[in-house]
Parts: sequence; structure tokens; C-alpha cells
Amino acid sequence: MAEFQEISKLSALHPKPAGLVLQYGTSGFRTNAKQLDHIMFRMGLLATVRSKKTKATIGVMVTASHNPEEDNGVKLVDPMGEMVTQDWEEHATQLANADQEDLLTALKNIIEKEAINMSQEANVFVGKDTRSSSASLSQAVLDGVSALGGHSKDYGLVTTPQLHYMVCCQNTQGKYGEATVEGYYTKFCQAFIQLTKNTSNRTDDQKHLCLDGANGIGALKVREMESHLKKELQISLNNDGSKGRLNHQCGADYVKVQQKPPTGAHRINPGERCCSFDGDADRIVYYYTDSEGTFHLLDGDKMATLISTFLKELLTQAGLDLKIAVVQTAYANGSSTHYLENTMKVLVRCTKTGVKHLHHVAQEFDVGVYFEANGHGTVLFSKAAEEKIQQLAEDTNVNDERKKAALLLRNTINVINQTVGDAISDMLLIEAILAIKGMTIQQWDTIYTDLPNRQLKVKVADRRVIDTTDAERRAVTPAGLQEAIDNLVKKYRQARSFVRPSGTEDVVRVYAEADTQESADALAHEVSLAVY
Ligand code: NG1
Ligand code: ZN
Repeated sequence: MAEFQEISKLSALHPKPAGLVLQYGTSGFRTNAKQLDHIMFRMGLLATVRSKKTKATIGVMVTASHNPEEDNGVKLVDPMGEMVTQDWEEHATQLANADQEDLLTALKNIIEKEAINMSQEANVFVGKDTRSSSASLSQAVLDGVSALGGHSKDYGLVTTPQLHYMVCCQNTQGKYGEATVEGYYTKFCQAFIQLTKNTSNRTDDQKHLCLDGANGIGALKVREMESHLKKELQISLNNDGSKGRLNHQCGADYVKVQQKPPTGAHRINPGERCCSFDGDADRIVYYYTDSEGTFHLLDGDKMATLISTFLKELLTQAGLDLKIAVVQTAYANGSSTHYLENTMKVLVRCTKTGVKHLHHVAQEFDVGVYFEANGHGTVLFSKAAEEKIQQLAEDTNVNDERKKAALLLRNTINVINQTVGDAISDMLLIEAILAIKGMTIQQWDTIYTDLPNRQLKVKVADRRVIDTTDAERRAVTPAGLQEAIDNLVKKYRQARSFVRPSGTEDVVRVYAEADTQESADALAHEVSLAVY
């Protein structure tokens, strides 16, 4: 076929460094940007083939999220805006690692295995973050798409969740919204304004939010969005990219892992409500400092708790019998799980790290709230749940309380980006809930108290020697490791610890929690020694 000759010619312009082996990990390929040109071209090819297979538009996002500026990465977005399926992750790894002269064979193998009709039209949406390497790398993706005769649309600078949204809008013929950045702002900001419109006693303080944009794409996009918020939310934007480096001592990952405020922000007043996005704006964490200067972090678990409590109350008021669950990972603070299960009486499920796992489990429920502790998460509503809420909102024969709850639920659905965790949409949702409940960040924080915890990274020769089970909470290999962890955990009160190989960095991650910070730190340290 003519297109295969073209690929041979064009792929030579995006050569693979000899011996380089990369894997499609927790969130696509991610490494130093200098090693990624051939990967991008090849992901352009793969997205085109995936589009032919699904007869739908596929997304390709060029970003390395919270990683340092010099890294980059790429992830594929499936038709409904979700992460690409597991078997295609394997195709991606195969194609990425084929030697230059074997590329065509690797591609043909995928085409054959998936029985692709090559005459089918293909459409690919491409987006990129603000890294200096992103422009040429996203061009390599576009080259890959055109090498196989696919059509592409380059959205340029967008957040990861915005690209997921575009793909979903496109493939649902606009039912989810309009597939433009403007359409995105209109949909989510209108829902936010509807949600907050009857909270007339909201003070200026409650309308004010301090945001750390991680010097990344989220900052640019919040600036673009501001006018749509009609002053109902007034954002003081720090780390907007004009001075500091991307993710450098700022952003959601820094704040969560270091458990301190970002640098580059204005002096935070006691009690001031603040939040940080990560480098591609799919994660958000909240925080404040109290009058004694103590820092308080409100992470993904606190968000999941606030959101699920709010939704459960509304479902009860609406008289709707819908099954709600919260999906977490092993990193969820033990206090959050305890509170959700024992006080809120909400079903809690635990999955492996990586939002694709949480997303799939959340799909099993009418209302599935999922969050990683690091602040990556969203809420999914089943089709049946959306229909029931819609019917009730339109029903003229229900009492005021049920009607009001149904209308709030309907607007809540509209403020949520259900395709993927989205810092902007999560921010609007949390701000709306706090406004409706008339709640301060301190009041939200006291719903439950986090167990002190510590996360560490350990460099080892080969992190893959660690294999885990039970949603990564127990190590199966190497022999003796889990026993050693169990013995260390026994020394402390309310303690828990686990280790797992990272899917995005060449490290083993260690997590520990206990009744005091000293104990959590000591346990994390002792467990990291056991990993060597
Ligand atoms: P790894 O490197 O596999 O731990 C990290 C995060 C994940 C997820 C991915 C993708 C932690 C402990 N891990 O994965 O939750 O967000 O990055 O960005 O935060
Ligand atoms: Zn991210």
C-alpha cells in the first residue's frame, strides 16, 4: 500500500535511538524529552489505526504532567474521552520499541491482529502542554497521523482534561458539549453559576480563591476562562508561568508530597482558601495555613469525602435510590476510608494506582466518586442515574425539596468533567459545594483528621523485582519483603505501610502512616531500608 512506503520514508525523519526501550506506563510514555521524537511519530501512527478500528476520533496529548520541565510524555485518549484500553497499551509498547527497520512489520502486525479496515477514515485530536519541547513533539505526532493518511486537528495548548473533553464531545455529536475550548468554558462555567446563584449570602471572602498554576497550562487556561465566571469566583493566580519554572517547587504534586505551600505564591493569609494544579491541570489539591502558621492540606481524599457527602445528601433529599460509591487507592489516608465507611456509610472500593483503574471501578455504580490521594479524580454518573435525575428535575408533580435537590444534582453533573480528573472542573465543583453548604475550608478540613503520613522514593537496581497484590497493598516478591514490612508496622500505632514500583519514574515508592508524624516518618524510613 502506498501509505506504507510513505511511513518508511517519514519514519526515517523520526529515528529511534538504538537500544532505547520504553513502556506505556501508568499514564503513557514519559521520559526525558530528547528521547521521545520517534515515540511521538509512532503514537501518531497508532492513534490513526485506533481511530480506524473504533471508527471514532482519538486523542493524543503531549505532556509529562507533574514531571520536571525537561521531561515530556504522551498519552492516548479513547473515543469516550477515557484512557486507551490495556491491549492497545501493549500495541503502543510494541510499536514504540520496534527497531527502525522493523517498524513496518510491527505496525502491520497490529493492523492484522486488530483486523483494521485501512480504507476507513481516521481522525485524531492533538493537544500539548507548555513545555518547550512540546511544540516539536506534537508536530511529530501530527506527522505520524498524516503519514497514514489520517485527518488531524491540532488544539495546540490545552490541558489534558480539555483534550479528553474535546474527544468525548466530538464522538457524541455535541451531546456532551461543543468540541472547542470556548465550549468547554461555557459548559462548566454556566453550570457553576447555576449552582451558586441561590447562595446569596456568599461573602467576598467565599468568592475569593488563591490558585497556584504550577507555571503550566492550567494557569493559561484559568486566565482564558475568568470572564466566563462573571466574578462569581475571583481567582488570585500565582505561578502563572511568567517567571518560574514549570512544576518547580510548586504545583499539586510538590504541595502534596512536601506537605507545604508552593513557593512563588503571595503571602497566604491565615485561613485563606488556596489550591494548586499540576503541570497539565488534571490534578488539584487544596490547603490553608491556620493562625499559628500550621499548614493544612486537603487532598484527593478530602475532596472525595466532601463531594460524596454532598451527593449522598442530595440523592436522599431527591428521594432517588441510586447506588453511590467512593473509589480510592492504597494511598488514601486511613482516616478517610474509616470516615466514609463508618460515619458516612458509603461503600468504598480500593484499586491499583492509576486513574484508569479507578475509572473502571467507578463505572460499576450509579454514582462513582473516584480520587487518588494526590488530587486526581472525578465523578461518574451512569446513564440510568442521569436519566432519573433529569426526569425528576423536569417533573412538575414533585414537592419543592425533591425538585430543588434534582436541579442541584443536574447542575452538579454539568459542572463535572466525567471523562477524566480535571483540576478546573474539580475546582468549580468544590467551590460550588462550599458555597452551597456555606462552609469554610477549616470546616471542611475538620470533617475528619488525617493520619500523619509520609511518602518516600527509593532508587533500586531494578524496581520490577517488586510485585504486589491486593490493590498494591501487599508485596508478593521479593521473598521476605512483606514479612519485614509487617514486622515494622507492628511497632507503631494505627500504622500501615506498603511499597510498589512507580509506573512513571524509575523508583520504588514507600508509603507509611501512623498515629504521629514522627512514627510515620520513622516507619517510612525503616521500610525504605527493607526495600534495598
Ligand atoms: P506512579 O509513578 O505509578 O506512582 C504517579 C502517581 C499516580 C498517577 C500517576 C500518573 C502517586 C503515588 N502516584 O504514578 O497516582 O497520578 O503518577 O500521573 O501519586
Ligand atoms: Zn497531571
